[in-house]
Amino acid sequence: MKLYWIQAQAPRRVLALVKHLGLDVDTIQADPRSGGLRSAEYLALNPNGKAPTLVDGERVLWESSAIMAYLCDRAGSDMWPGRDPGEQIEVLRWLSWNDCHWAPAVGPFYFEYVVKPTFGLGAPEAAALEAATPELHRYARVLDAQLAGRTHVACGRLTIADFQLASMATDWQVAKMPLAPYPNIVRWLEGLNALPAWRDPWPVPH
Ligand SMILES: N[C@@H](CCC(=O)N[C@@H](CS)C(=O)NCC(=O)O)C(=O)O
Repeated sequence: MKLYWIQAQAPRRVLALVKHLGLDVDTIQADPRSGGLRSAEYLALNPNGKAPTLVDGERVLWESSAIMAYLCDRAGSDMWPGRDPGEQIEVLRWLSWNDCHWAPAVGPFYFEYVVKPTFGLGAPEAAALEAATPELHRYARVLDAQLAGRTHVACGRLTIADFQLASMATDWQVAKMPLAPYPNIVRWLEGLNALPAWRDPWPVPH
């Protein structure tokens, strides 16, 4: 299997899963600055021109949640509860919530303070974040309530929903996300950081 990645949050969660499950995956780093995601070759695999993309023989997959579910299925890991419809629906709910609500709420902070410096896109514009702040609080309240008395987002154990929701928020301090008033979110993120694969998901360059 081959996994195309860049140093950004969506590939990060798949790379963390690969490392956490000890999967044998050939990781290929693309460079978005030199058009690595816009080449005809890459667009034939992923017409969105985004990372990650997984290639497993004839199968080509994009969208990190689908890739993570596929890898768990291949590895027989219940981080995607493929054999339990009730749990599957629970995980699916949080994957959808992330993509529709949580990621757009935390994304502007992540973009200004993590993406811009990583890819040399100029100085962060703190003022751009004022308008984004109420939405962050709106959804942080939902997540904090879900995590009250829980160690993980769904199913009472680590699932791909945790990786999906945490991939931008894990940088909350660097990204100046106002998450300090949400103790359950902070505790959950600290718990994930205790996982070596989550803390350092990036492949060693070769
Ligand atoms: N929903 C997609 C998001 C993919 C995505 O937006 N990837 C970003 C990095 S986080 C990317 O490749 N950006 C480069 C670009 O748009 O040129 C997933 O979860 O895989």
